This record gives sequence, C-alpha cells and structure tokens, in this order.
Amino acid sequence: MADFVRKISARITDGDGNGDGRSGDGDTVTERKTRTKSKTAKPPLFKVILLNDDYTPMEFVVEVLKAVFHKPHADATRIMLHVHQNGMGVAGVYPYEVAETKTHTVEELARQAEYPLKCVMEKE
Ligand code: TYC
Repeated sequence: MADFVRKISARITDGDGNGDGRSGDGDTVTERKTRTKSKTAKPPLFKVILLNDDYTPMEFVVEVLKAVFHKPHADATRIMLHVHQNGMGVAGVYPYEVAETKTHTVEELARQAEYPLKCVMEKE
C-alpha cells in the first residue's frame, strides 16, 4: 500500500484526529487536576498579647488599644477588662513584622509614661 494511503487510513481510524490511535468515544479521559491549594502561601500570623500588672492605669491601656490597635472605645475597654481579670489578652493578630512593630510601640509608650505594661507576641 502506498504510504499516503496508510497515513490517511490511520487518521480515519483515529476518529477524533488527535493522533492517539483511539476513536475519542469518551473511554479515555485525561483531565487536569483541580487546584486545591492557592499559589501564594498565606503569611503566618502572630497574636499580640497584653499582660496585666497592678500599676498601669486602666485608662492608659484603653488609650493604647485605641491608638496602636485601632480599636473602637467599647472594644478597647472590653479587651482591657479581659486582661485585667484574666492576666492576659489578645489585642490583635497580624503578620510578623506588623505584630513586632505594635509590640515595640506599646512597650515604648509604656516606658515613656513610666508604666510597667508588658506586651508579647505569639505565633497563632
Ligand atoms: N490591672 C490594672 C489596674 O488595675 C489595669 C491593667 C489592665 C493593666 C490591662 C495592664 O494590660 C493591662 N490598674
């Protein structure tokens, strides 16, 4: 048989013309896996935690929560009272560098005002 006849015959047998030698009747399905993970990983988050003490005034802690953590007055008061009653409490949750800056800012404000308010950060 002439070569060009063999080629044309093979293409007809192939059916769907994709060159895989199958008729493309649905028996062979190749699918891309559905993506389940996002491409960009989320940064780890850190809790910024205020610690209670006996000397820092309640009003100072409320003002810090409003100024540094952008809490409305009612939320700031609630968080301060939680810390006062439980020994510690979360002021906010942020990526590492934001948490670090806020922690330093709180301790610097406390140092300037000569209050012993302490603040730590902890990986979520
Ligand atoms: N315990 C303090 C007081 O009675 C108030 C206070 C609350 C201090 C929260 C620190 O992180 C703190 N004046």
